[in-house]
Amino acid sequence: MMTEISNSNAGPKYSIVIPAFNESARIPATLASVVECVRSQGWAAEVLVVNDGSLDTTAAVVREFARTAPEVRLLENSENRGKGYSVRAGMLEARGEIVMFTDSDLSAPIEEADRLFAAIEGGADIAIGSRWLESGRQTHRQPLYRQFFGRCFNAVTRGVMGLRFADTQCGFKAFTREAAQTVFQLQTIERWGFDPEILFIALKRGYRVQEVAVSWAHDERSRMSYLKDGMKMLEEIAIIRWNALTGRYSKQIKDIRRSTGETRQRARRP
Ligand SMILES: Nc1nc2c(ncn2[C@@H]2O[C@H](COP(=O)(O)OP(=O)(O)O)[C@@H](O)[C@H]2O)c(=O)[nH]1
Ligand SMILES: [Mg+2]
Repeated sequence: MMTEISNSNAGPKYSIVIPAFNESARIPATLASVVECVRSQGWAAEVLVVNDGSLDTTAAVVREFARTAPEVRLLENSENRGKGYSVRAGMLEARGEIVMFTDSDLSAPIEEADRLFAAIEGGADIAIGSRWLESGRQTHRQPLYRQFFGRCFNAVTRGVMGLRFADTQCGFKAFTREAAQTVFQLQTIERWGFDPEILFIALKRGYRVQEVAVSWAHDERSRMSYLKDGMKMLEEIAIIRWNALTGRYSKQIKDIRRSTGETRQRARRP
C-alpha cells in the first residue's frame, strides 16, 4: 500500500502581519485587498491581524471577515501595548518562511510585498521598504511637518545609532523566519521607536538588510502624535544605545525570555 505523505504540518510560505489599533474603519478594505492579492498571486500565505486593545469594533470586524477568509487569523493583546509590541507578537507567532508586517492603512499597496519577497529570495535576510530611496514613487506624501520630523529622526538614527538607511520608519518590512525569530526576541521597544531598534539588532547580529524602494500613498488618518510620540522616540533611541552598551543585543537567544504567552494563548483561529 502506498503511504501518503501528509503535508498538513507544512507552514505557509508567507506571513503578513498587520498591527491594528482602532482600525474598524480601515481594516475591512485592507483585508479585502490583502486576501485578493494573496489569492490572485497564488501565494500560500497567512494573514495575522494583531488587535492592539482597540476601543472600537476592530476585533469583531476582523472575526467577521475571517469567517469567509481562512487565510486570516486574529491575535489579541489584552490591552493597548503599542505598535512595536503588536508587530513583535505577530512576527513571533507567524509560521511563514518569509514573514512581513505592513501598516493597516496599506500606505504601501500590498502588491509591493513582491518586491520585498524578491529581495529575500535574492539573498537578503531582511528587506525593508523605503519611501525615500526613490521618492518619486510616493504618490501622496506625508504632510510637510511629518516629512521634516521624519528626516530629523533619520538624521538622529544615523548620527547616534550608525544606521545608514534612507528610511528606517517605513511600516513595510520582511524577514526570513530565522531573522525574525532572532531580531524580534531581542526587541525591547514596544511603541513607535521599535523600527530603528530592530534594524540595529539586525546589523549587530550580522543579518543582510536590503532597502527596497516601494510605492507609498500617505493616509491622513494617522494614529501618531508627532510631538508626544516624537519625544518618546528620542528617549527610545537612548534606551537602544544603553541596551547596546550593556550587551543586551549580544545575548544568546535561548537566554532571553519573552512573555508573548499572553497573546499566544489568546490567539484565535476563525
Ligand atoms: N497609534 C497606534 N497605532 C498602533 C498601535 N498599535 C498598532 N498600531 C498600528 O500602527 C500602524 C501605523 O499607524 P498609522 O496611523 O498609519 O501611522 P502613520 O501612517 O505612520 O501616521 C497602523 O496599522 C496602526 O493600527 C498603537 O498603540 N497606537
Ligand atoms: Mg499610515
